[in-house]
Amino acid sequence: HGADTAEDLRAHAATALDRARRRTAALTDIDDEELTRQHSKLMSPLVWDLAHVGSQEEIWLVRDVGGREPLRPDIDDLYDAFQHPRSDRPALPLLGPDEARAYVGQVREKALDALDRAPLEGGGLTASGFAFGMIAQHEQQHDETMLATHQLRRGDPLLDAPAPPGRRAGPLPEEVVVPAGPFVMGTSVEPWALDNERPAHEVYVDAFALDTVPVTCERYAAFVDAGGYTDPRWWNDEGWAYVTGNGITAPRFWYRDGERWRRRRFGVDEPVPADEPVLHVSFHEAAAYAAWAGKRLPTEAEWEKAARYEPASGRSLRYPWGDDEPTVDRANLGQRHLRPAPVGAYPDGASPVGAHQLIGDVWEWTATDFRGYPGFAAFPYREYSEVFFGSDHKVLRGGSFGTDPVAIRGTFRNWDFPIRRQIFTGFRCARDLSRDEVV
Ligand code: AVJ
Ligand code: FE
Repeated sequence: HGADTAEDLRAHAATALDRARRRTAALTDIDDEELTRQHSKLMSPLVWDLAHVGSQEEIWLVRDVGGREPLRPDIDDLYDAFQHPRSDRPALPLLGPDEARAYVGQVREKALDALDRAPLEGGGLTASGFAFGMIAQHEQQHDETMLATHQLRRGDPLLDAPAPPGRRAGPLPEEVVVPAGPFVMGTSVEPWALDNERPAHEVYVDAFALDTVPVTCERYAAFVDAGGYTDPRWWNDEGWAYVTGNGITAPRFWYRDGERWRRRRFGVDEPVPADEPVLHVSFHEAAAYAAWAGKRLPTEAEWEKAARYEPASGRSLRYPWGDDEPTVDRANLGQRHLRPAPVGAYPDGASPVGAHQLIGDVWEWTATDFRGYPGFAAFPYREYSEVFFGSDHKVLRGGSFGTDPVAIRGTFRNWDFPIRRQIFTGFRCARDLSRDEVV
């Protein structure tokens, strides 16, 4: 963005906002009953997400950046995620579907007017249109959350999309080796990077091996079928209490059909696909599989080094494939497909050390607690990420098929509780190198 004019930045922000709104419209173009019902205690009614997206846009773009009069100050509290847990939201006096659609439309008109007049220079919220990028990312994050709500919903399919590409890579090694040494983690220059991705800082990482691709359903099923969920050796105390206490015996949405596994995916029942990354597993399940496989989960720094570090230049790239934006040949993103692609489907997206599908397909659990980087400064508000720092949340990396390109990059950090699995999560394993393997 360094050489971009204010007009380029404006067009870029307007395009990102528009793409988010089309996605939101597609996810909410359903019956009023489906929109207002709570499909799972874990999720808001979709109509809450819809108006919440508008409410945040009103607060940051219309009032803060735009300096305009509030449209609906009376509903700030209803759509403040910190005031009402998801399970309580259906009981609130929410805007109805038509009111919510009208509201987000009115907010968008004023936000675009604010964008037309924004200087897009100087510091703070107007630099590079950061506030506009933040709000486009926010809407896309809720679009992924709404997609997870669709996945939890019972009944006939409402969404449809073409199948992802098949395998395009030749035979791949089981693991890639990442050499020991420092690399630059995080960013101080990515214009729309959120506060928790900042600042760039050097981290020393020991040599390690990382799975070339995410763990597949076939491999995961071997762990399940080997009695992995009934053997306490593979679980830590918290994970063991979680699976035994909740009767968890397989990934969410899987069920047994005789000798085979099937799954429910956006209202379709289908055989579990052998060569797709496993989806809908918690951190505890990922960690247990890794222990069973004689491996471990990567740390967040290991994941980012495998994704961004270019040994030839010593530089950290924006994405595994380089500094250019994602394309359909590089990553499965943006809800173009409603499932992960098989492993080996994106050779053009491989990182310099040779790891595939780090961006897109499935979010990947890391072993690391969500905390601020050295020099972290909350921006623009503590509730965006700082209030979640600590040992309650694990970091997830890489984005899923449900994540829009604007809301993912090599530095992007997601987080969730280690028990969560309604999100589009998988994982890959890492391991320390033995003495004779160290490079
Ligand atoms: C970054 C996905 C954990 O959904 O809680 C949405 C994003 N923050 N609204 C979440 C977010 C405020 C956040 N995650
Ligand atoms: Fe939100």
